[in-house]
Amino acid sequence: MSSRVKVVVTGAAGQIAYSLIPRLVDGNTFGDKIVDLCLVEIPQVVSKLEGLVMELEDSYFPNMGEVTYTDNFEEASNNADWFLLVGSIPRGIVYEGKKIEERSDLLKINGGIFVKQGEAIGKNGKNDAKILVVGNPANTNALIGKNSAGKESQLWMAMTMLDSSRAKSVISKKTGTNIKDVKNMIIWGNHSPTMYPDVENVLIDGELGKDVIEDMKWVEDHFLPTVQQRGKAVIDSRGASSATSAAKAALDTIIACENTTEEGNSFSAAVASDGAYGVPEGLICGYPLITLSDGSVEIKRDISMSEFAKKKFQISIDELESEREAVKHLLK
Ligand code: NAX
Repeated sequence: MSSRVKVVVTGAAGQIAYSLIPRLVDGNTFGDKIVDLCLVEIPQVVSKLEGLVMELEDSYFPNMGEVTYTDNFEEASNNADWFLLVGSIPRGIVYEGKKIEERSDLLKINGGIFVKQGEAIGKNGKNDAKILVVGNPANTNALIGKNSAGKESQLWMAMTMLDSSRAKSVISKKTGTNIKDVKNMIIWGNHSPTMYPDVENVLIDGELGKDVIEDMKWVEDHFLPTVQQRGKAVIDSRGASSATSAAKAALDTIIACENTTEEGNSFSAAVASDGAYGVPEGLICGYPLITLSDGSVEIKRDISMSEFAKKKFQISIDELESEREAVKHLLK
């Protein structure tokens, strides 16, 4: 295995990136590997990255390799191992004279960005590159990017780890279990309020959630809405979207991919469906994943779902299908 890793981060001047980037080179995420960073921003703000690079240089990170920044994604993508696609146009901003409120508008604007980035990754990224899309709408951005890249050996993921961590936290509080003993927290479907956090298959101190949590009223009235609406609750309070927790979730996704998954556990991310669990092929859907000892990442296929779970999951699959329909002109 290479002792160096090249990581490209888009949206590098944004709030998630400010929390994320230093932790890529602190020795915890990639272990002993030397991490070369290539930071990407849009032309209007790319000069701000000079200050971030100064801070990184001033922070004494023994594992930090070469750090560069650019507004040219194509150039940045050359020979990269990891792509953290954080940059996207957020909801609420005025873009070309129009306030972007609707998910459909977001899909259109960001879709175009992900066509270009996908093409560059397919052409220039390593054959076994891993791509984590954080920028929303993450699943459909990843669908567009993967489709444009056209390289099956590269692994495209959309981030649902934050949803999984949020769900673990709620369960840990409800059951009085240390959060490290809450495992196998699966997020099925879309990274959106339709996601289904699987309360039945989660392991709580080694026991299945369905055997520990019998109060389905609590699940319906508290657990699901709390997890599904957590992003909004953070925005309402902070006046800004989740940043430090989103950064931690991105790091946790990398760590989960770089290390073999322990028996019985899984981690959450959305990947392309091959028909697993009845999801239409190609949709980028939240699944339980495992990393094998050879470094490959696979969908865990032995999870049983109740009728209740299947019904909830279907709502999210339907949403993913309608998003795919909305961007079909961007798909080859
Ligand atoms: P910020 O607005 O602070 O930063 C985004 C940055 O991306 C900006 O600096 C912008 O200039 C840059 N950017 C836009 N288009 C770009 C492009 N084509 N190439 C490179 N850079 C580009 O947002 P932040 O709070 O950092 O959030 C980033 C994204 O993460 C948003 O789309 C947000 O919705 C999404 N989130 C996703 C989460 C998930 O779990 N998947 C959770 C957190 C967050 O809400």
